[in-house]
Amino acid sequence: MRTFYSDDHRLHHANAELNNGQLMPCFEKPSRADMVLEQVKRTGLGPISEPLDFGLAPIKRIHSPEFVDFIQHAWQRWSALGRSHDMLPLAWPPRRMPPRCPDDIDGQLGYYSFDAGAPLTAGSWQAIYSSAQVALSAQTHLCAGAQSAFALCRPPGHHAGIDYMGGYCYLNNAAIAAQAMLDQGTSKVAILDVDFHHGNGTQDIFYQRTDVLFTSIHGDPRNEYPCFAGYADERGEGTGLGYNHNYPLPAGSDWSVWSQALRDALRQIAGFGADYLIVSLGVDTYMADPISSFKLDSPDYLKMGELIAGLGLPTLFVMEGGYAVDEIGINAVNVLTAFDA
Ligand code: SP5
Ligand code: ZN
Repeated sequence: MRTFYSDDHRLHHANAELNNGQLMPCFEKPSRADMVLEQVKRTGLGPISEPLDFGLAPIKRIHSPEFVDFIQHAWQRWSALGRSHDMLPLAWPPRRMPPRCPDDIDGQLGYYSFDAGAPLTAGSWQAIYSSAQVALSAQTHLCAGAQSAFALCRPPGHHAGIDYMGGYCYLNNAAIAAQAMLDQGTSKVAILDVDFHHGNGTQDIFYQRTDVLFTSIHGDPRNEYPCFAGYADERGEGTGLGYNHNYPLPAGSDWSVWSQALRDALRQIAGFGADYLIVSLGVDTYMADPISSFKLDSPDYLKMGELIAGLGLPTLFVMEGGYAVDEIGINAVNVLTAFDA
């Protein structure tokens, strides 16, 4: 399978994130993508390509132009104030406060995010933009007839919604790729999100739609981030009802538990009759992941790839989370090699 990758991801390297009440070094760091790329090379998964540039139009098919404009120019405004540290929001509109967009950069940071987990730095926009182009390039390759493609995206995307960032995510790479497929004449796309965290952004984007089926297997939001989405009773809205399937699982879930949810999700996808599958590939389900609580082991990712391949659908793998940096490459590439086998 061909991998799409850009070195631009390195331009996004923030200093700190909040974890357990403490500011600590970001878990979402450049070495993550380096390790995955290294394993792609080591295993001879296939050729590696630079992304093409599809511009902003396919990004704005998913995200609001105001939001895209905000991320694109945020650092310029921030540094014009003499600030040189990471951009982080500090206030959000809760229940009963009308979500009006303020003028001030600090207010706008809150308005365009849902947590303080998506810092912006000097080089972030270039990395974010290239990450979306990596997804679009892999999508183009797949739609030209390949059976599989790997978008080695960084930063990840599945927590980002139409007009908000959060959870290390800015632009929703998987959603942008899905929409591009539809815009190029595909009628149905299924998304399978196997990241440990619920793909709240992707769910939100397609919640009222029937042309994109969203399925997500993740830590139960009662106990896990993103805390406010991912419940099993979130099944879609309006005509989209029945096109959203969440599989919240308890802490400690291992392959025997996790794979049952996968089998059910795959049944839903098979019944939907998708033309393409997009896998939001997070490997933070790994037992040694520093911020997650599932118990998958490295060989389980081979079984995951094999089961997904059983659908027989042309599949785009989009890199999402995974923070056990030493094993992130082995685990992610295990899914890919088993899919191709
Ligand atoms: C793409 C992706 O994997 N984003 C994950 C963002 C997670 N950010 C918050 C991590 C919080 C860790 N502490 C969880 C304790 C649960 N009670
Ligand atoms: Zn995650």
